[in-house]
Parts: sequence; structure tokens; C-alpha cells
Amino acid sequence: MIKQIPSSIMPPVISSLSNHQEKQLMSLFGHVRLHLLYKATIHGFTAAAFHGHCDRQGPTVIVAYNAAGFVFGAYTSKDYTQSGAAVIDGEASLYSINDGRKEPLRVGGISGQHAFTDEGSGPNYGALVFLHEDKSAVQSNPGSCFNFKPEEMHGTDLKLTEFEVYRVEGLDVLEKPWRNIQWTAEKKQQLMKSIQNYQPEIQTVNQARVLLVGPVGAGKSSFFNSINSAFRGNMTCQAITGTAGTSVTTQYRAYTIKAGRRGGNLPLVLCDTMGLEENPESGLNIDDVVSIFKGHMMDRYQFSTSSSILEDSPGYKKHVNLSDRIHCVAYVIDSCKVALLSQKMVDKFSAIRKKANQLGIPQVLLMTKVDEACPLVAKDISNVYHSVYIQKKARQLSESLGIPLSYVMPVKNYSEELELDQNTDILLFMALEQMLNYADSYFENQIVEDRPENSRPELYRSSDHPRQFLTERDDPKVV
Ligand SMILES: Nc1nc2c(ncn2[C@@H]2O[C@H](COP(=O)(O)OP(=O)(O)O)[C@@H](O)[C@H]2O)c(=O)[nH]1
Ligand SMILES: [Mg+2]
Repeated sequence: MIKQIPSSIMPPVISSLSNHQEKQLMSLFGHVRLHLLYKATIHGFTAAAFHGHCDRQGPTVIVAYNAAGFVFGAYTSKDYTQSGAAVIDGEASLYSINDGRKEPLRVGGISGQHAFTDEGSGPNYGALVFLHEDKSAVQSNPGSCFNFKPEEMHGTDLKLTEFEVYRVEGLDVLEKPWRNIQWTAEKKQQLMKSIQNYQPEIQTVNQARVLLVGPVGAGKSSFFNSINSAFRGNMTCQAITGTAGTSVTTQYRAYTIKAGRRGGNLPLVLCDTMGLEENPESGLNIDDVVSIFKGHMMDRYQFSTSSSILEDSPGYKKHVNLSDRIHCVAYVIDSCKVALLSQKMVDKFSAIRKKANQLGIPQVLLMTKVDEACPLVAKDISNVYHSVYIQKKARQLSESLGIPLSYVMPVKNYSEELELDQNTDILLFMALEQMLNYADSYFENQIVEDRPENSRPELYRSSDHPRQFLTERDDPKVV
């Protein structure tokens, strides 16, 4: 929502953003209000006019327009004060909105460089210098403070048709978090221990198998890398991650994780898949998902987009037991893209959900990139349950996929960090612990009460008296 500048003088100062552009701009911030402070076609394309309206206003966003149809600019959480200083701002970013793109382009600062120079001239973000020499133009020098492709940022049209600045208001905070978490070293240790000491309910199963399913680029491979790193105590990148348009993960991988560099294997396997795509013909297909659920797909199976795995395919495991099956599914979704989930993608999820329900497999929702979605969380991960925006996204996801809110786990994966962070680890471990709890309910579901006449001792509970498991034929139909 935009607040216009109240003005007794005609013409009224109103935003030039179209509804679509406003929506895209808002998606960069989450739950905020934009208050128009300055509009160059009314107040003048001069540095003095800019500073007169925009100095000491707190977080602001620059919105520049050109005739090529680009709306682009810069966000900073810091004040403009004309101090002459190079201002460091980890939350600052450049962005670009264009009709040819579904989502805004967002460009974070180059590590170790400042965000802007706070001088008396027009706003100077190094790579983009606005109102230079009081002209309705922008200077473009990618590589200085920020890096981008000029054709993606502004279509190489440097003449501005309009230039606006908005105050970004109400990065709203919940006083009482919607989940209580202790952000302490003890909590992290306790979570690590609980995961390491986890034992599947069933004697014959040593490791719980958790399957990661979700759109391309949601952070499935990064989640495995992050958990692996957090347990090893240093950054690892065993799974290839990336941001190509289609899946960079083309093999089915069942990853084991070590507790420390020389430690034993953890009692869980994280199974990484190719990404889901909107198009029915591309990405991971539902028949393959069912084969994975049932344990028929071997580690390193090479996915094919043209056909699903068949009984005679290389990599098809014919004889499977309970250990090979999936015991919990984690749907992985990028928090920034919740509002952009298409109906086609929602339909794919619901088809997968139906299959998982039929096989009695519990499902959780992993909401990744909470740092990208909300500046409050980017600043401090322990704000995750205080952020109104993240709570709203979790609710939206829960509603659109029909999964209760209590099954939604926000996480931040390690993506470009070099060092581990305690709070990031805590959030990752909490999600993993939940998955193991749900895997337990899968095992519980497989157990039928004593039938001594049929009992098979090898399938007894690890710690209990004789119980037996349902066979494939008896799979519970949970809908
Ligand atoms: N900032 C941020 N980036 C992430 C996060 N998770 C993944 N990424 C980045 O998103 C991109 C896609 O991640 P990837 O794990 O390859 O997605 P996949 O296709 O689901 O396996 C990579 O560039 C990651 O570094 C996160 O929680 N925060
Ligand atoms: Mg991947």
C-alpha cells in the first residue's frame, strides 16, 4: 500500500507505479507500507531537492523509471545525511522490475564493499549513480559495490522519465514470537544430541529416510549441504546447488551425514531430487516420486524427463524393504516465491500429497530463504518467529498446500557464508528434529497390534514386545 504526499498545491503528488509494479516492488520487502517522499518531475531532478525530501527518513527505496519499461533502483535501511561517509549496509540491495520478467531482479552488495556514498550529490550506489550532475539520468558502473548485467537492470537505457523515493515503513514485528525458541548454545547441543541419538521405532530400520521435494531452486540441495555442514562443523558443498532455470540436480541422491568429520553416520538419510517444474513434461515426474516413496529408486539414478523409472530400468531396485522406503517427505519452498506459486505447481504438489497420503507418509513443509524474504530476518535470524511477514507466508503456504501450520518449518540454508552460525544451525536442526518425529509416526503407522500367530521377530519394535508391520497390500489409506 502506498501513501501519497499530501499536497495543497496542484498537481497532487502521486506514485507512478502501476499496480503490477507496486506488487512486485512490495514483494521485495514483505509486509511494508511505502510512503512517497519525493518525485523528481514535481520536485526537480536535483540532488538538493532529493536531500530536501529524503534525508534522515530511515529505510527508503529509490524507484527510477526509463522509457525502455524498466523500474529499478536501490533499497537502503540507513539514512541519507550528506556526511560524506561510505555507508555499510548489509540489507541494501539494487532491484529491477520489468514486464518481461515474472519476478523482480534483486542484487545484493558485493561482499566487503560499502552500499552507498552518503554525499551531497544524488544517491551514489557505485554501480548506479542517480541524479548525477542534477540530470534526469543514471550512471551505470556494474562491479562497483554491486554487480549486475546492464541489460537486465535497466535495458541499457540510462535516461530517466521519472525518479521517486519512498520511505519503507512498518517492517512489522510480533512482540510475542509465534514459536518459542531458545537461541542458545545449550539448545543447539541438545538438538544435535537428540538427532544423533535418534533411533527409528523399528528394529530392522537403522536410518529414517527423508525425501526433499520442491520446485527448482527452492533450496533442496542447499538444505542437505547446510545440515551436512552444521554437523561437520565446517562449510561443505557436497551437493551441487545453483540458480539455473532448470534443475541442476539431475540424479537421485540418498545422502548420509556424518556426525563430525570422523564421526559415525547419523540415523537419517536425506534424499535429494530433481526440481519440480510447472510444465507437466518437465522436471521430476509423479511416477518417479511414487517409485522413490516405495524405495525402488537406487542412489545416483539419473532422472530422465522423457520417461519415468521402470522395473527394467538400470537403477531400479526390485526387492525393497521398510528401510528403503521414504519415511517422511519435506516439501521445500522458497519463502520469497509463496505468492508466486502457480496453480499448476500447487496441482503438482497436491498430486504428490495424495500419493504420500495413500502410503501413509507424513509430510512437512520446509520454507527456505527466510533471510531473503524478510530484511528483519536477514539482519538477525532469531527474528524469524517475530516477523509478521514470515508468519504470513507460512500461513499462506499452509493454506495453499493444505498442510497444517504446525508442519511448516522456516529455515535459512547456508548459501554464501564461509562460517557456521549458531542460530542458523538451531533453525536447521529444529526442522530436522521435526522430520524425525514425523518419521516416527510413519513407523507407528506401520505397526499393527500384536498378531502372535503371524509375528516376524525381525520386524519387532526396537525396544518393545512383538508387533508386526502392515504389508504393501495393507498400506493404510490416509487422505
Ligand atoms: N539466501 C539464501 N539463499 C539460498 C537458501 N537456500 C538456497 N539458496 C540459494 O538458492 C539457490 C538454489 O539452491 P539449490 O539448493 O540449488 O536449490 P534446489 O534446486 O532446490 O536444489 C542457490 O544459489 C542457493 O545458494 C537460503 O535459505 N537463503
Ligand atoms: Mg538441487
